[in-house]
Amino acid sequence: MNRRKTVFTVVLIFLLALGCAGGAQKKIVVGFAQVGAESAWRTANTESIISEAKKRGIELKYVDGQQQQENQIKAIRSFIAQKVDVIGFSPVVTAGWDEVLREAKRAGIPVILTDRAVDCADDSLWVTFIGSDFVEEGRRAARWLAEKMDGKANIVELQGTIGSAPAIDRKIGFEEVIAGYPGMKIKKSQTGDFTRSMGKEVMEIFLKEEGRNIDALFAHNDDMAIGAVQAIEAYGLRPGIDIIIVSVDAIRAAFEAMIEGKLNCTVECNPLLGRQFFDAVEAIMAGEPIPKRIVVEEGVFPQDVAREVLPTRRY
Ligand code: GZL
Repeated sequence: MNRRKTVFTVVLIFLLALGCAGGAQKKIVVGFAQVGAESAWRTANTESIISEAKKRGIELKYVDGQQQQENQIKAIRSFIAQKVDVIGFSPVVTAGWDEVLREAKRAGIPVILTDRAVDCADDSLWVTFIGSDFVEEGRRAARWLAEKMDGKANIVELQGTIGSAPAIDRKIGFEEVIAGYPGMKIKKSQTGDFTRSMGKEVMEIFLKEEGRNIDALFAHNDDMAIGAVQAIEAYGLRPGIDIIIVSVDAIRAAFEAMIEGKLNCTVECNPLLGRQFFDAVEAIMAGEPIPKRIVVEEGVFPQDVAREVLPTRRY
């Protein structure tokens, strides 16, 4: 009897070992629908997502939405059809996502929002939102400018993509703070769609209409600010001196412009979300709870720290 039991035990252990080896951990598959490739910030954000997936051995199905909501919706539907484990995306605009997010929920596929938020009544449609506090970024830009201009400035504003969370919220935060300074007025405000080329084009229009009446520029991102610098110089004024410029993102090119004295301050908006995004993916796959909102910590960089900080910048 003992002999038979021993043989049975050995066979059982062998089969279990075989089963474990054979049943290697299934590879996680993630679908990610990116906004586009409109700015240096976006390039760094995309690189952070792709490199982190590679580092963790996670299969990433990546789609560039080319700043069109219908492309992102199409990509999300294809991820659902391919039965990915998790869907991540940065919504180009806040509205119009309810239907496709309900389709993902019906398919039992969890969704993670990164970078930008959606305007959906039903917040069960996504697991978590990982991104910056854009309202606070707008407040920080305004607080810095109010101090720099001693509470008095005719301001022109280059807004980000119309309908996007960063453009909506940065404007809210900026206006909330300057409301406390009667001498600070936004004279002109128009979208530059977060791109350098449109930032330059719109600044040319502002200069034609307001010219030397402009004391300061608030740009919702560094790329538009850098485009505006070119327009200001072509107009015959000195960016950073005749027109004080504050923008958002804190990309390397902004530090370089500050070192040249052509930009005065950049408010950080951290694009390096890859680690936090895939931490959330792995937590979901392990059935662990995650917070509904994960805020990214950020700083403010005025011109006088640019030279010492530039070497430390990772994007
Ligand atoms: C902000 C991000 C914005 C950046 C821009 O989180 O969505 O989009 O500020 C980018 O540079 O285009």
